[in-house]
Amino acid sequence: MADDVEGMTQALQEDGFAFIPGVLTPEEVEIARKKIDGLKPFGFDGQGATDHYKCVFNREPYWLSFLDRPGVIDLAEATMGQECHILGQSAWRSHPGHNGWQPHTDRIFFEVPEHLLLSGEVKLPIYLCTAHFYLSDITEQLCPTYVIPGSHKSGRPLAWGKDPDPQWHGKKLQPVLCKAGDVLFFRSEIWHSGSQNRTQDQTRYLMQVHYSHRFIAQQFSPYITWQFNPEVLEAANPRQLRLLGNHKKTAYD
Ligand SMILES: O=C(O)CCC(=O)C(=O)O
Repeated sequence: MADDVEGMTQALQEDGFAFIPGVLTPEEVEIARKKIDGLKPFGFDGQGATDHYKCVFNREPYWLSFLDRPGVIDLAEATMGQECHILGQSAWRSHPGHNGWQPHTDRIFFEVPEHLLLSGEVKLPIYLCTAHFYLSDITEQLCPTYVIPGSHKSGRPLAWGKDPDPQWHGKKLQPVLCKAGDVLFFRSEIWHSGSQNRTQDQTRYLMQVHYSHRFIAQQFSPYITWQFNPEVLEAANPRQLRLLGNHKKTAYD
């Protein structure tokens, strides 16, 4: 599946997401979980039932390898251009008590009458996507991400948490149940939600990489005081450097 870039691109156009199994090995998952356990919050990071660490790629070179994973980066480049870059990379720990149920769209760039999208007269360009690297086996109890397949073709936004049980053409939000090491790659217009950790004693570990077309400004927090870590720049390969913003000397690619 990870080598079927055409099939995954088609899935992003039709369903609004592509599922890529087995991107990380069990050993890689184990190490990533330990690394998340070692993170210290600062800036806009959050701690509590949900620990949320932003822009982790800037903390040490270890995190860079998630930016250009085969299959995932190929899909990003095929859909958002050879000069696409990242907007951020967030590590999560969702503990018992975490409740992420907030159906929403991440970004609708312009609204389009639904019938034009359904008929195929208008095809929405892909500008912004998120890759979820699951670092836990995801069950109904352990906060799956929910999606409504095809709902990007509604052509309209779903405001954060306003409608707790949205439906689109009779379809409700469906949980994405998967294994640690799998990746869900979804476009910003898909109707989706986090959910509850209903377990007593398990934590969901998740890594997000946010990709966009080059023309969307990078949003590395805490914004005004942002500085690249020289050790990370030194270690990054050319593709990773481009994903961090080292673009060709042209403005419109
Ligand atoms: O926690 C999740 O699975 C979903 C996160 C999410 O919806 C988001 O970051 O936009």
